[in-house]
Amino acid sequence: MTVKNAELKMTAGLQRQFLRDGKPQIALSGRSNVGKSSLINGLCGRKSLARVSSSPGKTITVNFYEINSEFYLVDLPGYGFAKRSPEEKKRWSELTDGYFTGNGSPESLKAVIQLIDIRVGPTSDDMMMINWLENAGCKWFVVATKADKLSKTQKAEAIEKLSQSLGVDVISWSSVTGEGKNDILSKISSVI
Ligand SMILES: Nc1nc2c(ncn2[C@@H]2O[C@H](COP(=O)(O)OP(=O)(O)OP(=O)(O)O)[C@@H](O)[C@H]2O)c(=O)[nH]1
Ligand SMILES: [Mg+2]
Repeated sequence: MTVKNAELKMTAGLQRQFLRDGKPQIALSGRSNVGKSSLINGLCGRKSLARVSSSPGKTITVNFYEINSEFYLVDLPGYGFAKRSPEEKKRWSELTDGYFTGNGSPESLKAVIQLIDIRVGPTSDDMMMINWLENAGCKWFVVATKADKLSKTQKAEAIEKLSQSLGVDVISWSSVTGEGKNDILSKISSVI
């Protein structure tokens, strides 16, 4: 697949703003700062379609990017951001739960890309998310981000360890070098 066209269609801060127009959706999940927005930019070949920030967890919205007028990449708000107030945490869970379950629960959700920082490995929050996705019967696959931060050997070891511990294939990705882009796009093609 090539991305010819990408457009931010909705920034939803409320459940009723979620797009449910029957087009397939691929959601991106991961802790704050793991690189979800950077992955969207990388896949779309755009520098600042999705807002990238070095200070995590500023905005809590679900962002719908329409790709090739065909499907949506859905940027979910990041979790695991310690400095969040209880109020913000509550908003996070309401929005995220709402995305997965509420409002005519999306039959259109074809898969969740679970992002994990290659240097950090799965955190307890990541494991909670993965268990939740398993139980909900959601298809998911793992993209290990920031692969450019490790040497070739370290990277191979980290990927092996990650895929062993999760029992799934792991695609390594870097928004700096673009490595992994074709693999991720093929994976998306195969599920939508
Ligand atoms: N070196 C390197 N830096 C990356 C990579 N991906 C993201 N970053 C950096 O990590 C920081 C966070 O990236 P974002 O894409 O904003 O992360 P996010 O998951 O969208 O974060 P939230 O929106 O807060 O949930 C930014 O400073 C990015 O430039 C990568 O593959 N390699
Ligand atoms: Mg983001």
